[in-house]
Amino acid sequence: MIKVYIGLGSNLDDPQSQLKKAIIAMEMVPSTSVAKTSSFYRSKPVGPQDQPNYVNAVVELDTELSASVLLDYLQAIENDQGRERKVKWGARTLDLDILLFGDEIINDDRLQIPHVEMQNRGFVLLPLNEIFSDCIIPGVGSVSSLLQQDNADDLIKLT
Ligand code: A4P
Ligand code: MG
Repeated sequence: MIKVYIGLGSNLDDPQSQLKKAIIAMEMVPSTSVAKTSSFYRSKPVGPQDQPNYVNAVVELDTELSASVLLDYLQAIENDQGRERKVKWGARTLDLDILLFGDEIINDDRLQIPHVEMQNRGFVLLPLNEIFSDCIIPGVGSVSSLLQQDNADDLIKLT
């Protein structure tokens, strides 16, 4: 069993419902269970500003799948929930990013783990710190120290 952390984000079509639906869908992934779910947080968009605010959260999964097979399932969930890929960092019904896959470092054509932007994003660090306060990002540092440097002030806790 490997512990995996997934970042969830949505800013279209009732974002809170999109996240709840995605968590239920992740519970249905074979050889995988949802161990922890953070609170949901409202956040201002990073990237293009002409898009709605996001709702973000992080979940902890236990899985026996490989990172690549897990990504296939996560992308199928994104597609089921009407994800369209148009603008980089643009509005989306659902984004599921693999933040951490155990303590593995993966750099191939399809996957970069740890997620390359996670240490720069309060909307990832704050919910991750909530469910995994001792988290060390391999090759980067501790989430709690990154969070102190990071401005997560504009995040509003929803649940
Ligand atoms: N990929 C590589 N590494 C990973 C990984 N660790 N997890 C590849 C998941 N996928 C990974 O992703 C493009 C490709 O990245 C995938 O096919 C996979 O092989 P995508 O989701 O189709 O495209 P994207 O939206 O251009 O990129 P990405 O990385 O999802 O965007 P980001 O960086 O997540 O940014 N502001 C707020 N407040 N909250 C947000 O959640 N999200 C974004 C999206 C921008 N601004 C935001 C938020
Ligand atoms: Mg993504």
